Amino acid sequence: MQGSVPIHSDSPLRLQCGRFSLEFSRPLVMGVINVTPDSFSDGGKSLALDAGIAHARQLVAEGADMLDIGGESTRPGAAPVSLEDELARLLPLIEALRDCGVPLSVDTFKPAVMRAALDAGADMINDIYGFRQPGAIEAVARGASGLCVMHMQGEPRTMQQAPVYGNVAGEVAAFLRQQAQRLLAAGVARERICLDPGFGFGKTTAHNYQLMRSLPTIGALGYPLLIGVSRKTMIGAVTGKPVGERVAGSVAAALAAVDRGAAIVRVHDVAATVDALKVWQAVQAWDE
Ligand code: HH2
Repeated sequence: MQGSVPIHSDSPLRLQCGRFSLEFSRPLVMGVINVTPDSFSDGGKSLALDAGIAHARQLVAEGADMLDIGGESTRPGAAPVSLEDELARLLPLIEALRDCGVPLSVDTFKPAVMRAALDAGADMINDIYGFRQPGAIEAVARGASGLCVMHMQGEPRTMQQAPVYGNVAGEVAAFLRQQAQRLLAAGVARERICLDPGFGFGKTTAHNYQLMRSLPTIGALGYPLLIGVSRKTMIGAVTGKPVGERVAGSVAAALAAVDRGAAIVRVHDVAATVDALKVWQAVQAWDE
């Protein structure tokens, strides 16, 4: 069954992701690994590393097709992390997980971290700023890593205060197209790029659901779509549930996104999402 259902039957997309060439014959699941933020004094350091490795292996066992490793929280109000701390969190984890069998994505917006992560063997850079920081495009232009260009209005500390759009889908699509073109102009191969509308990044709940309905507009740009809705406020706003009880809502949102063309879903609850996608695929293939 796996691999039998094309998502975009008219235009088979591909993502070059470092050592891996991903084909979207089925939607892929990206598991989120967060390195524990405040456990880096003395003994906490190796404990956090061990926990990160164990979590990653667990997500791969549950069926994650790729892993996204982040060393800095981007939640509104989260404390910034120094370059040194971010590297100290990420590099040992990349090294330890390099041979875990799936592509390793690194969630960072700092060009110096991008370079170091790629040197350490990361397969993909996932940038919530969409490679807008000075030096970011130069940091990733060479090589074959996958690049996720995400849209965000404003910056994490203040982005949820008063997000405003005339036409959210149109503005998000225009930004993503422009940043993809900047990458192409810097010599990046088209197959290395995927796009993400950035759910929850400078968007109200209404904006997020409008964007979800309009995903095909962004898919029409011709790049694979990556989406992250897992456990987010947009799920809590509809279900009334706290973060720890948003699995079912998150899975529903992931399916809605896949049904509208998303190629990769970035999730915390890998096992539940993998099961749901298997059933979704079985339905897609029913009359074939
Ligand atoms: N969301 C978060 C972080 N990185 N990257 C991409 N490409 N897309 C996203 O939607 C995205 C992202 C923030 O998610 P949050 O639930 O606040 O934290 P985390 O997932 O790091 O636990």
